Amino acid sequence: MNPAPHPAQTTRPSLFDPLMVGELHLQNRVVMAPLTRNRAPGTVPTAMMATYYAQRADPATGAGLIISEASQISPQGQGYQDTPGIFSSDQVAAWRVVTDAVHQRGGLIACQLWHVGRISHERLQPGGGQPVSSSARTAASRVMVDGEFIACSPPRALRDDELPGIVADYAHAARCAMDAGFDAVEVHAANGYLLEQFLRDSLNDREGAWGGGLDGRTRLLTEVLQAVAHEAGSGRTGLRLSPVSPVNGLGQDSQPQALYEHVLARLAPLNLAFAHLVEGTTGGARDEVPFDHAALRRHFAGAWVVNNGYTREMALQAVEDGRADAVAFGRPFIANPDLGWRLRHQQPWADADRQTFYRGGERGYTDYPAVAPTTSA
Ligand code: 8OZ
Repeated sequence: MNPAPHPAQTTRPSLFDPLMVGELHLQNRVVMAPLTRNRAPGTVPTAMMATYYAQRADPATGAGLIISEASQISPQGQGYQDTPGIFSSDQVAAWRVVTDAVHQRGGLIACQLWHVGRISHERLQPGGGQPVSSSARTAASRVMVDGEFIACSPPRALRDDELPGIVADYAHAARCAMDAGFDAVEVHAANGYLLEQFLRDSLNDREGAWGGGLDGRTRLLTEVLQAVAHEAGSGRTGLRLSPVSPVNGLGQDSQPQALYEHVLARLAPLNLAFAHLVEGTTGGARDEVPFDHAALRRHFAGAWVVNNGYTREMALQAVEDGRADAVAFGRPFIANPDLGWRLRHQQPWADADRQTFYRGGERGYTDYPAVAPTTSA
């Protein structure tokens, strides 16, 4: 008779175990985080992008789930040059080439739905108009236009009667993502973009139904997720939050814990597939502002995906302890297409060249070698 296995061996999950995320069956818990790379000239994805995502898609060597780079839901939602859109038939057809390439490798890919709000420039806006936000206050941040990072333009405050149109744009983009063959969508509600510009009282000083207290400030995000989940299915819908990240000039809410707990409590009836948390400052310090992520998680029943500066050891520990269901890696996936394999086999990570993060061609994009032996896929 075999000895009874140690209970810890049977109950503690590993980063390399499968995971159900809503309706998706991930073969491992390594997620590729969304990464803006500005390689979609005229906002339409290219064949080179299909190669890049396919290189990271095989779950035996890459990610169990890829989240696409942030993709604007409308012309107004664009804030940087050459970021892809997900609202026109040309974009849908081009994204279809990407999702087919990912699926051919046995991978899964979600589309990140993005409206930048005030993080934009008039030169990128339809008709050269002002970017929009919850409030007419200029962001102390920069956006890429004509190959340079330049100051954001002064925004105008959206009128209340424009907000149903923004919700409809998200719904349309979610429909487009499904038509393009994505497996899921992730609503980008992090990093100082439009949805966070409505959430936080550091910026949203509106009176009326879309501002003021917690109900008003969480209304746009709630309506967006209702509409998106209606199109994509709640089992294929997630969201990204960054509760205490101050980036893009947004600063902190006066009560982040109460705000974000209100967000997830209000979204609970939707039974969303996953929540993706940027812990701390995006791309920076993880612990500058205290925040109780465990308390936040108690309001959410779906898969809990964590992100921001995770090392191999931190990721293994987080999943083993049950503090997270999956771990998302961003920058490490740039120079390590086979990051999943390197994590599993404890191989060192290559460093990425910052000069080629945004814009350009294959160099610094599809030319980082894998060290994993090639699989049959
Ligand atoms: C880096 C450069 C431009 C955009 C984010 C979509 O921070 C971004 C982004 C990152 O979420």
